[in-house]
Formats: sequence, structure tokens, C-alpha cells
Amino acid sequence: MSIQNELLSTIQSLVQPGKGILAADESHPTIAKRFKAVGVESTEDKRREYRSLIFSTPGLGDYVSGVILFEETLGQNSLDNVPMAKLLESQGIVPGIKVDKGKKSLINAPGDEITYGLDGLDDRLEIYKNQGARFAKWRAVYNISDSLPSRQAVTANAEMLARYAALCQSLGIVPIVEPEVLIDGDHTLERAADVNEAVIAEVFNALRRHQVQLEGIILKPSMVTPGKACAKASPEEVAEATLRVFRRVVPAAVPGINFLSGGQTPEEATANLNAINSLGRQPWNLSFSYGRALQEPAQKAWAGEPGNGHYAQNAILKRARLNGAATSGEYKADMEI
Ligand code: 5MM
Repeated sequence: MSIQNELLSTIQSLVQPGKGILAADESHPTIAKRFKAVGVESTEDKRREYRSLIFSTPGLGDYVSGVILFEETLGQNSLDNVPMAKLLESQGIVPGIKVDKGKKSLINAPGDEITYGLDGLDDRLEIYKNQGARFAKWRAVYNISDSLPSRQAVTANAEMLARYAALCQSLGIVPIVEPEVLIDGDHTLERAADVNEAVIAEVFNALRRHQVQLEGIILKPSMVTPGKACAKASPEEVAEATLRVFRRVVPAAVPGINFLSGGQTPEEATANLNAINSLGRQPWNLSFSYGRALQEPAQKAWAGEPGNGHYAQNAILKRARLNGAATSGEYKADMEI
């Protein structure tokens, strides 16, 4: 298959009505934090047990089109001794891989961060592709304050995202482009809208500069919400602010926008996605690529006990199903019961 056809066929598999992406790509420190919250020590065996359990949930493929994996997981076998990528494929789910190497302070820009991982990425992508990954993910992180993010952080992170995306596409791997504007802080909805607009506009400038084919990417942004320490906005306010920003800066050629949940509760993330999809037809498919908002209830139900596997699978299937309904504005709060 040509590289071009490979990209389009992966996009077709990922961007499907009623389905979204599960972000199960937590790095070691992050999964350790999630496990600690439910009283589980993060060991290689426990991570394998948990992820194997989640990926083998019967019916998960009805609502989840792709799963983003961490490098360790892509190299692991399930509890039934099947490579994790094969397990996902058997569920009709496309395996993907987080390829960035995390963030560090941006030099000469106090408070800003920059994502690492371009060195040697071409070689790593070849290996991941041989292990079954058909798409990748790179996350840039932007802190908000009155003065952050700086212009330097906005342009530097956009350049990294674009170079990563161009490299992925040259190898037939669909890049998920993730500019996360953090929810931390006391900023208003209006300030979040301004920052998201500036950040995403610069990402598309850089993608254009690097000749990234927009039909062959998925955008994974934050929703536009006020900061965690500010009064909450209603789902309708979030939806209106989010779509106003996206209509201004995201070209219609982009096939899918899959939001991150970024610290919203599972119910908030579903209600906000539902409100976004209740505002009529948009140029892009609007769906989810949630980590915490899909997995938190499952992790609580599991709590590290193999005997709780069934409860954990029910919990993740419920969130996947409700978010699936939210992709067409058909979610209602009474479906939570
Ligand atoms: C923002 O985080 C991404 C989406 O997850 P949420 O829906 O929970 O916000 C997620 O894919 C994230 O990039 C991975 O979990 C990796 O994070 P770390 O911090 O471990 O690199």
C-alpha cells in the first residue's frame, strides 16, 4: 500500500461516527500516580495486568476506534499471551503509540515548557510500526497565567509538533497532534479562549510550513474551559467558546478533533462533549481521546484485585458508551444511573 493510502486508511479506521480514542499511554510516573490513588503499586506486571484487562473488555471496539499505548505496553503480551497490539486489533481497535519523551522547562522562558523526543524518532517509529502501531501521539503542554505562555513557547512547541507530524506521515503513521492548554490556574473562560486560539493558530502555521497533509492528522486539543480555580462554566458555555475558537483556527481539511479530558471529571468530560456535538454539524468529526475521564472509574473498580476485573471492564465500557453517545449529542445525565 502506498504511504498516502496507508494514512487515509488509518484515518478512516480512527475517525468513525460514535467512536473515540482511549489514551492509555501514561508514562511510568503518571501511571504510578494513578495506581497510587487506588492503592496499587506500579510494577511492570501490574501495569500489564491492568492494561490487558482493559483492552480485552468485551464490546470496547463498539465505542473505541484506537488506543494510544506507552512504549512498554506495545512490547508486552496480554495475560493470554497475545501481543497487546494484536489483542486490540482482534477488538477492531487500531493500536497507536505515544512517541514524545515528556516535557522540561523551556530555557530562557520561566514557567514555560517544551516537549522532547525528536532525536532518533525516525528509528523509533520504524520499530513501533513493526510492532503494530499505525498512529502516534506527541503532546505539547502550555501553562496559562497573565503572561504565559510566552510567544517563544507557542512557536517552539508548534515547531516540534509539526516536525514530529511530518516525520510520522513520511513513514505512513498518522500523527495525533496534541497541544494541551492546561486547566490549572484561576484564568477565565475568555483567557482560555485567547490562549487556545493563539496556540492552535501557531500549530497550523507550523504544520503548513512543514507541508504536513492536514487530511492525514488528528488534532487532540483541550476544550476551552475556565481554570480549575475559577468558577465552572456550563457545558453550553464550554461548547460555544470551544467551537468559536476552533472555527477560527482549525482548517476544514482536518478530519477529526478528539479532545483530551485534562482533569475534568468523567461526567463533565462527557457532558461537555455532548454539548459541543449538540450545536449542529461542524466541518470535523468531534470526539474524545480521553485518559482519566475513561479510566478513572475502572481503576477504582479494579483496585489491583484480579477478582474485580469484571467490574473494571463494566466501568470502562460504560464511560466509552456514554462518550460514544456524546459524539452525536445523544447523551443525557440520566444515562449515568
Ligand atoms: C493530557 O493527557 C492526555 C489525555 O489524557 P487526559 O484525558 O487524562 O487528559 C494523555 O494522553 C497523556 O498525554 C498521557 O497520559 C501521557 O501523559 P504523561 O504525563 O505520562 O506523559
